Amino acid sequence: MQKVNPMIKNLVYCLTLLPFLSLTVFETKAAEPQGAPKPFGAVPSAHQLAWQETEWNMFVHFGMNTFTDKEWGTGKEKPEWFNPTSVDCRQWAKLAKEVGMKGIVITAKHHDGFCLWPSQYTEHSVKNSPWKNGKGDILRELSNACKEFGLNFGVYLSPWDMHEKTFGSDAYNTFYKNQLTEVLTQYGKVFELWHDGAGSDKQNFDWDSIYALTRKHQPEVIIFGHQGPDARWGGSEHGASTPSHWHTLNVFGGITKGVSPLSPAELQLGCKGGKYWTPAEHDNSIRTRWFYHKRDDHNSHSLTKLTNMYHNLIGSSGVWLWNFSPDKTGKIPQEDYNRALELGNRIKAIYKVNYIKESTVTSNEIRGNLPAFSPANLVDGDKNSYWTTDDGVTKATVVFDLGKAKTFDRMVLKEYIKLGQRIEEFVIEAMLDGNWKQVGKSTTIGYKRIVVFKNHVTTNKVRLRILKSLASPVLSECGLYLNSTVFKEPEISRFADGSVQIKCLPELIYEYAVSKTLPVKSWKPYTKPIAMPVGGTLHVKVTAGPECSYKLPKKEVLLRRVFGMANLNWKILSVDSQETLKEDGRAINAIDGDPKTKWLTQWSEKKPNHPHHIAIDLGKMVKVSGFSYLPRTDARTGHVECYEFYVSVDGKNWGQPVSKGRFDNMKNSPHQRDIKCDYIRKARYIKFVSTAGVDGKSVADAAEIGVFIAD
Ligand code: FUL
Repeated sequence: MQKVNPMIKNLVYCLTLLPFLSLTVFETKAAEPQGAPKPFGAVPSAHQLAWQETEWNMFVHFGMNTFTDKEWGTGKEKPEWFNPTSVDCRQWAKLAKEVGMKGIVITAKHHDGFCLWPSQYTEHSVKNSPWKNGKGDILRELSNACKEFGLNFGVYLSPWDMHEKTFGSDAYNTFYKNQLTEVLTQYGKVFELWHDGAGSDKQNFDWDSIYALTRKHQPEVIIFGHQGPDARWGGSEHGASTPSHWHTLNVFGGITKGVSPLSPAELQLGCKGGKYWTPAEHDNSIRTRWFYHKRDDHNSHSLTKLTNMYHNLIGSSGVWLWNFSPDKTGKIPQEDYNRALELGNRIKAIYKVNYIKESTVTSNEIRGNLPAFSPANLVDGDKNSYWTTDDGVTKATVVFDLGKAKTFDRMVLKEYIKLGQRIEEFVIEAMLDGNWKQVGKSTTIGYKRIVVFKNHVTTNKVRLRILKSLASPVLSECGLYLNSTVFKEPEISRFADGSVQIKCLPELIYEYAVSKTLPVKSWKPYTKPIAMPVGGTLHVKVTAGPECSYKLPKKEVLLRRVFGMANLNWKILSVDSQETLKEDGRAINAIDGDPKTKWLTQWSEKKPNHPHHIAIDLGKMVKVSGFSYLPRTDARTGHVECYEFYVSVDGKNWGQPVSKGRFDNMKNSPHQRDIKCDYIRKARYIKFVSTAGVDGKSVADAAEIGVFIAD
């Protein structure tokens, strides 16, 4: 395929958008009061704005991987393996609705190419599975459930297809568009179309015609891609966000062969004053992985962690696509269902009362002194009214007089983004003991910024000072809220000798049990660090004491942590290559218990290629049942994609690997992998071998290598 000049590409794309762009401009103009500021830079289209306002949607990963216990398949799976016993899309939709999410995006086709609808363009689909005798259609069931519960319906269609023979050739563009037409025309309105970035660099994608076809069938759909066009990847699959976030980018469109995509960091931050409105969507899972795996049961993220994710992601202007993993029955596991409801209830409780509502608002800057731009608009609950200043005024102060003292711990601010994103820096102050004291600060605002203060603040006056803005600030809403839940899941940490400490809050009772499964025979009261030299599974139960003034999310809070063997007497037996110019890079760092340091194969002088190995002496004979690999945490180059794992009694004879495979999705999701070996073996020595690196890189890294011992 010939290379297209990016200017022409963008022009073609804009032409496909023309009907919507003109609609947006018309709407914006018609809605603004006289004397309103001109839009600054890129602005959202009407459908981008509507999508942004959904804030929170459900992602569902369900497919062949659910049945093969994989995160990435190979394309060689058999349709017969897909056989859920009681798929219940209504259960998914009911949960999304109850939690407060607005839509569901389903993996209609993941990288293995297996289709959840009976596509006529491939045999690799539900039509050749035993499920409903090949007459089933997950997209039909889910789109119906979404209609019933008043939710939007969205589709993830992996561009990468490991099964399809034409993948990698131009013919695949036609195949992909045919499948696209099926999913976009047979199930009613599609609010979001997800083009996963993974694997897209293996094919010359004809994105222009893919987008044009999409617009033809679904004019209002949000097209998600690594860097747009309508929404971009937020740069992390783990709920991380950067302090500043710009809705705009200077490039857009899907990844294709030979084009170097924006890095995760660039995507997280966005581009200040960028040319294209390409807001971030953050995808992550309630579990650590996307698809259902039995061994992830009882290990979903804690309520505290999820509450933080909500605030990090939605509170920095992102849209959160929160993933759930139906199991082999086709239902979302009950524990995840309950956890999601807990989060939904917590969020509703926090944002129930807005303490700013009744306040009198004044400002030293009001555009043309016109009532249409009064600061009172900031508390009127109307997203279409706003306060703004004269052109050229980029610093201003707004004072909220709450009437009487109120207690709160966070402020929510919203820019009127129909006129572009502008604000770059601001501080929030409270009148305390007769003086203004800073209680919060941040950089960008965009659609929505939630600033959570360190402590509860009680005051009758709050001041917002805009310090920097790309043009006159245009703010539409402000709010003050309180999270009155004091309870936080306890921090659980481990000392070098393997003992585990639970950080306890007063008024609560902490009990524990070391056991592979629940329920346990008896819980022991926690009084001092628990000795766990060979690791194991720790369960912690937290309940309210008799005098407890905290509100617990439920009667008993249960936590589970799995630990490997303590690496106290471990030694490096051998390594094929290590960076020696700096301390950080030596093999010893992979067994020092510090995730910030790393083993890195030679980098500065020459870069020998895989295989690389690191062999470790565990100091004594143990029954090795698995191992863990944590990739370096300071950068991404060097992550291992394919591995072999060996054990030995003498450190000389290694035999066949006891585990061998690929760390699926390591590029986008560089988190710790816990691997169960195919065989349990008595051994004193282990050897981790990297056989291929992510993106074909020749170096290998490891922040930590761990070992699991059989019970
Ligand atoms: C990634 C994929 O490779 C994962 O498997 C998952 O689907 C995630 C949402 O996107 O790029």
